[in-house]
Amino acid sequence: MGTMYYLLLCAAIFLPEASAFPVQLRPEPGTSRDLQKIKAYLDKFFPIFTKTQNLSIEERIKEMQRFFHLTITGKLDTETEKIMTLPRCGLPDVAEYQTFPGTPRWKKTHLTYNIVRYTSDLPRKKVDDAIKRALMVWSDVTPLRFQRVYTGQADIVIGFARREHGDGYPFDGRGNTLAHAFAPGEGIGGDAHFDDDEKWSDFNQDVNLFLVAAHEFGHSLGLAHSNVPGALMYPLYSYQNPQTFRLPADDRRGIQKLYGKKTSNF
Ligand code: TQI
Ligand code: CA
Ligand code: ZN
Ligand code: ZN
Repeated sequence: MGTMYYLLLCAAIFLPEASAFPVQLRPEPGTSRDLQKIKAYLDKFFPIFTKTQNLSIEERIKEMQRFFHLTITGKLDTETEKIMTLPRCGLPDVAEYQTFPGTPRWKKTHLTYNIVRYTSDLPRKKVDDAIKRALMVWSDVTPLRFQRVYTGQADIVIGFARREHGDGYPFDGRGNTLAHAFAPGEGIGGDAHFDDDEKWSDFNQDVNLFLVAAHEFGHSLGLAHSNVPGALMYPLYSYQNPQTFRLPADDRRGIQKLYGKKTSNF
């Protein structure tokens, strides 16, 4: 019942009211031995993917194949099976930040952002402040500069929204997905959306806007998920004091690989 364990664990992390999400105790029908094997593997090494409760096994295999840069088939093929037999420490890309396929990145260092819709959970000033500090996490260690704009086209459009909000990736109510962001590119590229059905906060309790935004902007700038536990881009939300937050070394290496180191303060 490894899956159940993680579901509950994630429920505890993501959902203040875990009871709102009934956990099914029935085994899935038609689970073959091979499927059981890969499920056990995914549960052990990719536990985060079970937090999205209704991901099919195919989708979970695809996530894993993307992660290891395999051919994405969604099936337990020989290539995928081989990866599973390797000791984790023997994997070539273990313990590192990741970029998206094709390594999308901004081809300029001066980026604009626009906050287009606010949440009623926090005063606007606190939202502005959390967003600004979350962007500074990345501009502090790279030549990137972020300038806020109030009208016109911005590279990174930021907003709170509920359910279906126009991009084909509807939010899901309280819990589970908190936010998402798009890899660098034209149009929706770089944009970051926050689920307004969450309870957003600027300190300890509930979902911390600064920490989630810092993670999302990592995606906006071209970082995918890292497999280094403790990294900002590691796919597990863990609360840290935003006041004393320091960007972990793995994330710094990742973003500097894309944009270089900070040159000067001008
Ligand atoms: N949202 C997911 C995330 O930002 C959405 C997502 C999954 C995603 N894969 C992606 C976005 C690849 C861009 C690219 O990871 S979330 C965390 C975690 C989420 C999760 O709401 O589940 C954080 C938001 F897992 F890292 F803690 C923020 Cl910090
Ligand atoms: Ca949600
Ligand atoms: Zn969206
Ligand atoms: Zn993420």
